Amino acid sequence: MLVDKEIDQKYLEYGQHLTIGVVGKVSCGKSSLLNAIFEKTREDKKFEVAATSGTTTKSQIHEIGPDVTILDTAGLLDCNTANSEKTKKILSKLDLGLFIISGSADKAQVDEYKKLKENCEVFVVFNRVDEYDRKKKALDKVIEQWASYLDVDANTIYRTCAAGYDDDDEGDLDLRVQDLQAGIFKYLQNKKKLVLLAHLMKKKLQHAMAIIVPCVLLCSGLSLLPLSFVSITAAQVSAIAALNYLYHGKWLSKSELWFLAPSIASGAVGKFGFLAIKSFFPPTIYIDVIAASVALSLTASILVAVLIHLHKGLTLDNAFKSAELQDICTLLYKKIAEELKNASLKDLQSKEFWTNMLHRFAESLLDTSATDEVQKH
Ligand SMILES: Nc1nc2c(ncn2[C@@H]2O[C@H](COP(=O)(O)OP(=O)(O)OP(=O)(O)O)[C@@H](O)[C@H]2O)c(=O)[nH]1
Ligand SMILES: [Mg+2]
Repeated sequence: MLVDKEIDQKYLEYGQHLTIGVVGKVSCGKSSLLNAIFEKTREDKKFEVAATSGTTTKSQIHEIGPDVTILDTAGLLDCNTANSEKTKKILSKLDLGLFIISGSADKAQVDEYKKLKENCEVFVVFNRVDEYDRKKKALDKVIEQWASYLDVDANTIYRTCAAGYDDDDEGDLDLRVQDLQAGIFKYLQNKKKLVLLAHLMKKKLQHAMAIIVPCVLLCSGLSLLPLSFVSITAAQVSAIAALNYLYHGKWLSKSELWFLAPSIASGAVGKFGFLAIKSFFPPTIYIDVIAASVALSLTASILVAVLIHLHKGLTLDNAFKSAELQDICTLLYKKIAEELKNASLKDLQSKEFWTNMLHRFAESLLDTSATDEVQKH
């Protein structure tokens, strides 16, 4: 079946496994940074942090989610390192490398950096910037020296701080990792592997929007093609699969999801008549902006309804029978239609416009308890 093939292709677009290599001298802060990237507190940290050096001399391989592996090592060049066979194998599979440096530039690190770079895209991360809080100019100079040793542009070096994860630390955490985190998210989004990592993050709404909005925009374009039904369904099914992975860490089969989008939408389709139905059929006779905006709104309502369902901790088992999901979808469809009355064509195609609107709707429905809102309307 044509749709089957399309969905298979879409599924394949999402990576199956993610491997990140973190390389840097002993005590430069690799474990602390990993905790910070994964939004951990001191109490629930995932990676052991120690002030005394030499605690982690071997390469460590952390399997930290259903599909994420992290190689954490003080050096790649030392062949006597325990786990070296395993390390070599993982090296060849790396999706991304984080090369962590700190303190004054050190030529001895250059070969380590080159070795990592042979295997994958590498972000250079200068950690412990707090040590330079009272000497900002010195920080720029040190980073420039590192940049020239490693032969990279100084502006591409991330500046981070991940202080305070030691068990006996009494102060607050000092975390400055937003830029690095955003860089990692963006890179993995392009590789279609972000959801594997995002599943392990606490803040899910932002990542859900990164799944929903591209699908919504894709559908607006697709509704102008003759095969819109097939392509819209394939895009919706794979977005629902990705949302489910984000919350539950597993991929559902196509057959489990196949009827979900149309059944969730059926309420809205019934209520809003032919305009809504039109988006489910190829607009072979005439094509207009209304058809595109209906496809957009309907797709957005279905996906945000699924997001709200998952965010409340529910699964998608038997979700196609859920009247509440349908009601939320219908309500969202109405809210979106109202908002679109004042939107321009440019808005309809804008990622920011959809992200802001859908994020707002999702948050308000989650706050006020979706069922209450549904009953009001
Ligand atoms: N001031 C400051 N200290 C940091 C920072 N990052 C980590 N540390 C401290 O540095 C020490 C070592 O941190 P770890 O995260 O264990 O470093 P590591 O690179 O994983 O060390 P090994 O696994 O032993 O190689 C700990 O006392 C951390 O609290 C930082 O950004 N600033
Ligand atoms: Mg460590």
